[in-house]
Amino acid sequence: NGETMATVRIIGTPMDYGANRRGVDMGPSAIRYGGLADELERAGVESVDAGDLFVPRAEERDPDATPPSEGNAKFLREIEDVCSRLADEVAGTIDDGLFPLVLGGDHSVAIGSMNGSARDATLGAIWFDAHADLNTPRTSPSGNVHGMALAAVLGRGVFGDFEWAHAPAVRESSVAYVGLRSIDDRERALVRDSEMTAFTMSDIDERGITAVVEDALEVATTGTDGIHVSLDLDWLDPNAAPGVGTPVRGGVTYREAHSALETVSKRHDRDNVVRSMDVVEVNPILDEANETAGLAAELASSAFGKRIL
Ligand code: 6HN
Ligand code: MN
Ligand code: MN
Ligand code: MN
Repeated sequence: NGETMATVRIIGTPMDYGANRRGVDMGPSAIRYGGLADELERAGVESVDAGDLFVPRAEERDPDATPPSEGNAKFLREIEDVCSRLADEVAGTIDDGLFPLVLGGDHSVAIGSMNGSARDATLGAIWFDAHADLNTPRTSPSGNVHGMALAAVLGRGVFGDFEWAHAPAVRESSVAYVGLRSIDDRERALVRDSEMTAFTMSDIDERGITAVVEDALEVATTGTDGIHVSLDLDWLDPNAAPGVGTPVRGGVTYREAHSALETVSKRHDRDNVVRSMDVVEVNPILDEANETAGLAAELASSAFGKRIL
């Protein structure tokens, strides 16, 4: 295992502009401290750490300095700045023949990861999340861009000069959600009317995690050059991952989460399909003994080929 896996380049993105709770900016340190390098080594995967992107502190910024032309979306200019640099970093990493593993940060970092990964390739995606992150500034109940990250990538909604966020090489029909269970009222119709494939927790209950992830892989790999794996830790049940900004009961278990990423990894071993990954929304402030960040490190390792035997 791990033989087809390129060397992983870890890119920390300590950004919390897109979240309502302060603390996810400590995610990259917490995940490193939680044993990421050792976990990857145990998976037989080489890694290099590129350190953290520079993210100015939110206290020094005005969330409404660049409002969208309609609705509400906070810290747009700051998120554009960080995500544009992240996209360059991710694209450069792939150019170097390495595999970008982005440590968030709130989920709006996925705007940067996916734009970088989709720069020279048609990109599918699997979005492991309790939430759909498909709000637009008009429908968002919070104004927090992490709840709009996927919409932004897909070029949905009017974000003012937010066109930078749109990655045209990501087609909606190549995106699959896994584990949805918390969708806002106005967001529900957006998900239903989209061309994305949405596997909810009910689908996992009925069919089991492996069958669902295999289907999601089929959606994301069909007609694409590769896939992005976006792992929001609130995808897991708060029993397993309490250190997240927006916990929702009824998520996947510790074991289901590992199983899902092992399924991704096995597929990658066969077809070399995964181009990029981000691990987001870890908030160590809300955690006990850095449990959630440690789990994030373990799950990355499962995705990169760690096996029990
Ligand atoms: N996340 N749907 C809520 C909102 O504010 O738009 C919550 C979003 C959570 C986003 O966890 O990445
Ligand atoms: Mn999310
Ligand atoms: Mn979420
Ligand atoms: Mn599009």
